[in-house]
Amino acid sequence: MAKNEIISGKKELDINAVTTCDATAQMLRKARRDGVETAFDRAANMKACPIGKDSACCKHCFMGPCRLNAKDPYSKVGVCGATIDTIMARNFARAVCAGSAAHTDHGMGMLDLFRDVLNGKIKDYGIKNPQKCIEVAASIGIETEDREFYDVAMDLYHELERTYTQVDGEIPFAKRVPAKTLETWRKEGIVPRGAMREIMELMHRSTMGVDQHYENITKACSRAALADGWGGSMVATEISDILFGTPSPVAVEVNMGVLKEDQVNIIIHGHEPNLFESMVESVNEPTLVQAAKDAGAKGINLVGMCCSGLEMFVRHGVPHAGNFMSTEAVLVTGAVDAMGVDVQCIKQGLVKVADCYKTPLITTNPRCHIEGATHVEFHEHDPKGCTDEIVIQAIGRFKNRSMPIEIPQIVNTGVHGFSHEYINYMLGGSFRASYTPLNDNIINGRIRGVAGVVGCTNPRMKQDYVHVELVKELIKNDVLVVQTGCSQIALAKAGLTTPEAAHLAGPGLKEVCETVGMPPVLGVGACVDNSRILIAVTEMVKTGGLGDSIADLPVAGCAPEFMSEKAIAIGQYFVASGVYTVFGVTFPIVEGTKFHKHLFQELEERGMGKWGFAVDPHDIAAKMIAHIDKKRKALGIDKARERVLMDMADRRDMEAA
Ligand code: BF8
Ligand code: SF4
Repeated sequence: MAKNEIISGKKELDINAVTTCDATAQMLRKARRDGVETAFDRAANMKACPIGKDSACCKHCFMGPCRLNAKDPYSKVGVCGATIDTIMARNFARAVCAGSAAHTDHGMGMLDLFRDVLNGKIKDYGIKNPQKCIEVAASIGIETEDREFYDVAMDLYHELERTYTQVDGEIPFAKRVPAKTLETWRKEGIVPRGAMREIMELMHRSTMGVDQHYENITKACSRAALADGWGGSMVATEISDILFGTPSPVAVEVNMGVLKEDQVNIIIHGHEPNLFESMVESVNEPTLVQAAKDAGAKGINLVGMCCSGLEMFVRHGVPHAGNFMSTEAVLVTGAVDAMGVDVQCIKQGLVKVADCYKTPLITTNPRCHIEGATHVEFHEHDPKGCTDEIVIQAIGRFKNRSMPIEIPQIVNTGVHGFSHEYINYMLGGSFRASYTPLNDNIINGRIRGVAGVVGCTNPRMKQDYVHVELVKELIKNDVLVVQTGCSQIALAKAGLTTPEAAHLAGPGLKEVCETVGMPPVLGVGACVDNSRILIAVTEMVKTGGLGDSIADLPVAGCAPEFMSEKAIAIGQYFVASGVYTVFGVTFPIVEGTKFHKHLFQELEERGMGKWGFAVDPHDIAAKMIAHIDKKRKALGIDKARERVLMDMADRRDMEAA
């Protein structure tokens, strides 16, 4: 085995301290025996830079880089005179830009695909959900009655293109925003024009010598982030549903035990569903299935990881091997015959681990080449050219497997795929699909509120621990949890995404879950599908009884183990939309500064949400529940009370009175 340059002379990893995922721990022990290094080892041996951690440094020009003192933040300024607030706000802005760019570029790719499917240039994909196409078009004011499908769909394409290219005005999905929330945005000047404009302008503003007022920078951050949440991410979700189908709940298998020793195992890891959709075709291609059998395999086993996996398991029942901090560990099984990746959250460290186990690591997207990986470019007009090649390479590796295989025998089954449409149907039934039962149960106190628990895993935290402890505490307190991203996989591995997990919930939530037959923890999709949460909270406002804006709702959000700039963009669009959003791990802003006060307090005073920060799961839960209770109190529903339904006799009595 080719060993990578590891561990000698370095701090040894305390495996039990870095993960609660048993499969990952087992693989980290094997990695140690095999002399293989992972991000866990590197994190243990690389202290986070103490100045960068607090965002107290600036390298936006070459008079610097300038370092300020986080312990005494107003004692110094940069060479240009920039204050700590300017420096932190600009750094924050760059993270929002990068995160928003990632989601909006993904969404734009989906929109390009939609256009080329419609105009016939791409023939390997089709429109799986034309009904949703009509509904999305109608939701933004496109005429749909008595028109040809193609005409409506093309109008939708052109309208949604404005999400990116529009230079003035409001992005199309601003039409979906609750009226009072939109009014706040207009008053604050934060309605996004177009994503390209907002991201470009924010890059400009945050360069040396431009925007040097943290409040003004924050406004531009909100516009760029909202162009992600209500723009790029929402386009990605809606168009993916139109092209590939809207998810509905399905039982899926999660964890490394989904790998099969006697099959050709292929993992797809990344974010864009088009690659994975084509993989599903390739692994079912009779000639390739036969080739796998000729190589001695019982079949081809396609498995997802990270957000790609989340897009796919609810649409095709494809099993899922794990979240972000398990992507190197899964290769250590020796059972992965190929790993295909596209964009985002692909650690460069995968190259060496894959090399150690002779697993082909195949990059497929022109945006993401990795030195040492094989690049097989994916083209939407010939998707199988790429995905068939991944299968062929995997079969080749299977045939020549030369090292022992160890697959952790752990499989968890969960129910996932709670799209906004399905939540509507599930609660209201097919004849009266609506959010009224959810709102009623919040008003009567059976459900205390709703929490979004989302985001990454991060080797600076014990993997999955904060996600799981936090969610357990929330549901025990009757808070319904909705989830996206790697967090959802943490909870699936902990067994909380099953209807049976209702017994862990408080009495009110338990009763609702048992009546409806739903888990207390609802997986709604990948990170771009946080837009489904925006739609869900919008429906809660529009259904009535819980205030006039998203900021009035008894809801809160959290990314307790975040690591990505994308999470910062998501956090900012939730905050700007009106949601109290708590982050864990670390927060790149010095406490006690004006910028900190602005994000953690003043935005709420202006009718938006606000940021929060805590590391311990119980502290996070306490903050979120306190916020939910504060909103309940403001709505006058702080005392749990049954909603009394009036019958006809009551009405007559009232009218007579
Ligand atoms: O978009 S939760 S580690 S995989 S950034 Fe990445 Fe974080 Fe996972 Fe998906 Ni989201
Ligand atoms: Fe230093 Fe100002 Fe240049 Fe930043 S922009 S590196 S604070 S001189």
